[in-house]
Amino acid sequence: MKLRIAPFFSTTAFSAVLAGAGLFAAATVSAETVIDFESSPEVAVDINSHADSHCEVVADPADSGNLVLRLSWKDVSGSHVAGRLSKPGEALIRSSGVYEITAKINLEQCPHELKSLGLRLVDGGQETFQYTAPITAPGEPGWTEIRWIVNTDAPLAAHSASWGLRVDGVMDFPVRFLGFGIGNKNWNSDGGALFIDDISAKKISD
Ligand SMILES: [Ca+2]
Ligand SMILES: [Ca+2]
Repeated sequence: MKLRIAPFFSTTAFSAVLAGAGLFAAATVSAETVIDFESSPEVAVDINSHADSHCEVVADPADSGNLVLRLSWKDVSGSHVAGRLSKPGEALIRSSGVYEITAKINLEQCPHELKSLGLRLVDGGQETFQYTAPITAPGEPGWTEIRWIVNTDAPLAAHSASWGLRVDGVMDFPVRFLGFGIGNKNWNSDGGALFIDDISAKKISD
């Protein structure tokens, strides 16, 4: 995991510019957390996940020097598959607003029956929030991007749910990346795998 400051400046150059202008504190505020799996964090299959599902940190199939999350399953019927960090990751959201959360996703081994992917976040009170986004191009080669929108002031909008501890429907900060869940009732699959990397959140409005 690493901190990324801004897309158009190297961290060092950007910090130097801001320090020179007496604005270094602003750089700290705009720092963006990217969950990139390079520290090889411990991961696990959810307790309720289908028995033949797996969650691992593996090498990127296109770049052996890059570590990514792999979620895979075999012969799933009427169940779901979910994997997660054993310990919640760094904070993605620290204050209220509307955020766009993006991740790189590789769908080469993703079967056509998979229609959506649920992003799981955990808030400061240990309430887990899940946001579901459509999978539009299963089987597509290479890496693409998937995105979810989270409004912290109305965190249970359409295509979302929450559970866990202290479930109050209120998003308590900080909010951390937890994992992914796929499938639901009546989901059937002969198997497949997803590769995921570089999860980050960007505030798009107050
Ligand atoms: Ca990575
Ligand atoms: Ca809460």
